[in-house]
Amino acid sequence: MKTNLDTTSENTWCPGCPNHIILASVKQTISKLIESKQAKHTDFAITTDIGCHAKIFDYINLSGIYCLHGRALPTAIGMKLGNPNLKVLSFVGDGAMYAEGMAHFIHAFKHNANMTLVLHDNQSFSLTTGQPTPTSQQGFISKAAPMGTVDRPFNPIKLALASNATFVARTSARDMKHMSATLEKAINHNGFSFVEVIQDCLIFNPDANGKDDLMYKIKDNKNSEQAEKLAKEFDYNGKSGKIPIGVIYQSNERPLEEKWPQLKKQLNLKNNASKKPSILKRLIRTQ
Ligand SMILES: Cc1ncc(C[n+]2csc(CCOP(=O)(O)OP(=O)(O)O)c2C)c(N)n1
Ligand code: SF4
Repeated sequence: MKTNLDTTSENTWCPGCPNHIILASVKQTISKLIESKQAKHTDFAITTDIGCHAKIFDYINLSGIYCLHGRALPTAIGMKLGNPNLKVLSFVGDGAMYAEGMAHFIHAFKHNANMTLVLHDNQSFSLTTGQPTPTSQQGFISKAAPMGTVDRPFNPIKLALASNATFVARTSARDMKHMSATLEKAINHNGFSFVEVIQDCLIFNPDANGKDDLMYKIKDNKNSEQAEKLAKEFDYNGKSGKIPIGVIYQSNERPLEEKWPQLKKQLNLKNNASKKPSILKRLIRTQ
């Protein structure tokens, strides 16, 4: 039977926004996992932040929580604590995660809960009409910084590696095939997987767009020194150099669920995720 992840909500993303492709890619990946019987529809749960990216909550038929700005990631980790058998995905923006929610980002790597963070990076706070975020390029002119942003962007891939990440990947919202393959690897990783999606905003930071020619595909990498080299290749500041896309680093570490006996006990139960005792039973979607 075909999986139906569609909803009836009106889609209000701008025509041509790469978020449409992210949505299609997430649906494709989850449908594949369900149809190949690797998971059930009810095994999946999502959290979203607040922002253009977060509207994905209304456009995909999965249980979850539409969170406060900056808090989608800790809420997702809470879901895993409530029911470690769930396949949890958290959708966040660069503004949400690296500004308001920054502390959660660093600690999530330490916890290493078995879940996936999908970060839509458009180098702009777009829903609120284009203020600079921590990954905006220097010189980005906006109503919040009419003379241009003077701060240098920071590099979240470097930060993830320095925080002992066990899975770090980058993909492009314009390359659905690559994104779906990357998401599948991330969901199947036994630990915390971080996927940065380069997602142009067509309206509020056009100068940061169109980096496709700089992107090149890498082979899945498990070498930490190589990962650091790859992380340095793109500094979020300009349109020179190279932008590696693919699995930048993956390692094997026990996930959070296997470290706590209470959670491990639940993992060992034979039932599927949706039959486990879960706070999520109380979360009901309207669609
Ligand atoms: C606590 C809090 N602070 C600020 C806001 C205002 N706010 C809502 S969406 C948003 C921008 C989101 O930007 P980003 O996370 O980059 O997502 P995008 O819209 O670019 O997808 C901001 C600042 C809020 N809703 N709550
Ligand atoms: S404002 Fe930018 S990020 Fe938001 S929907 Fe439009 S193109 Fe997409």
